[in-house]
Amino acid sequence: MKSDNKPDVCVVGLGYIGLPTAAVIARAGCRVLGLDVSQRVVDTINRGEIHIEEVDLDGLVQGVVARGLLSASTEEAPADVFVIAVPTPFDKNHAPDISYVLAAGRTIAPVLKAGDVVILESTSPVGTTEELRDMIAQMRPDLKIPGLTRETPDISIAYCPERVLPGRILEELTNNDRSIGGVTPRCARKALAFYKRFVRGECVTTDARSAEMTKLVENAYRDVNIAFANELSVVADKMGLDVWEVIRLANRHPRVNILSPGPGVGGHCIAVDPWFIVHGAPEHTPLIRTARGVNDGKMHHVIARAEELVAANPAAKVACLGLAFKANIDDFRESPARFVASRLARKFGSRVHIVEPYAAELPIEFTDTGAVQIDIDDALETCDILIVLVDHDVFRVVPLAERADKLVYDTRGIWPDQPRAVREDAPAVRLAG
Ligand code: SAJ
Repeated sequence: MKSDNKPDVCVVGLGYIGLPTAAVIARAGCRVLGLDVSQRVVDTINRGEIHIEEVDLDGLVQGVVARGLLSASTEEAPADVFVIAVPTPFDKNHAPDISYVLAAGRTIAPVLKAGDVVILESTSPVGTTEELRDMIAQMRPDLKIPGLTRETPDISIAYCPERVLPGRILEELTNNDRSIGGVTPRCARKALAFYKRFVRGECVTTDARSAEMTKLVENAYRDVNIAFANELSVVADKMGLDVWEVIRLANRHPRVNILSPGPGVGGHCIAVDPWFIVHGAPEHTPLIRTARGVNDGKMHHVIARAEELVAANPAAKVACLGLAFKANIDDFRESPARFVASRLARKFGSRVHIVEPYAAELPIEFTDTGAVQIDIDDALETCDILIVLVDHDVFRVVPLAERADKLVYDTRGIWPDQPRAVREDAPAVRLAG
């Protein structure tokens, strides 16, 4: 540690979580080395630029790189605190893949020294932090490892999940409460001291396994609740009811807070993490598994309804509004909107137009479909059918006068005043003429 008592930090993985985390730690005055396997990412950051979109991140990274507090490299180096923020995807059977976490552990193990703190932030199945610990123990028999020695351990290992919302990452990184789970209580205390340097929210210590489960539970909770809203959307339509009106009224009850239906659940967290719980206890997770099925099923329901609508109006030009996985961000990973739009593009070719203000160009799967990208003004002028897939503000503010004569399938409920809205469960509507 340097004389100013601020630890040198190494953040492994400079993605949506790693880069903002590295920048916020650097802003707190620590010298941060960001490690990434991509030379392109490393070069971008070392120029003071960023490779992802996130509110205010560009200015922050530019500032901390210019002040010499943040630099990036593909080569590991000694540090006092190591923060691992790499992806934990699942395989085709929904089994969690922690190989990137273990690879990160293998990378840093050779440079660990007595006094270091290793923190895993990646969403991980219960037991991963201990697996990481065991791997480090194997690679570094010279170090006394927490939980495996009766003496004072040389290093500390903890799990501290991120819980930031894309689009509000910098604010939430600083202000959200954090659960900090140590492999031992001493590890938790050491990790806590580190987070206190840049987190204003409350930091609560626990054991590593509880902290791992807490992260999974948070996202499964949201998935189950979105599934409830999505199921209601189909049921309400079957009964000839406006689901948005029903939810608005129900939410006036002081203990009811129903979430919003949509075209399914996207992103890399909520649609993934519940499977880590299911995989850990397959016999005991019918609710969580069913919620996943309901949310995925909603996307297929939307595809079927949209295809029916477009097929029933062969002369109509169609605009799909939005590709992002949620409102006002440029993240298209695991996006139901993108999936729905690309299915329509493949089926109906040049009749389909895509409006996505957050995309410079259409994703690869639209190549050769004939579908083209247009802006919202063109869509309102030239398209007859509007399929709302994302609730971007730029769509929400379109006044009724500009869309009153359109046939609208609004999967996000952004235009409650729309006179010719397609119902989820009604037969396909045909445009007049
Ligand atoms: N969605 C709905 N209806 C809703 C809310 C969301 O259909 O009422 C959809 C969104 O459109 C999107 C998906 O769900 O497709 C997920 O969006 P989100 O805003 O719920 O969550 P994420 O994936 O952006 O971030 C979540 C957050 N977790 C929780 O709110 C419990 C965030 O705090 C986590 O840090 C993040 O996952 C993560 O990294 O795990």
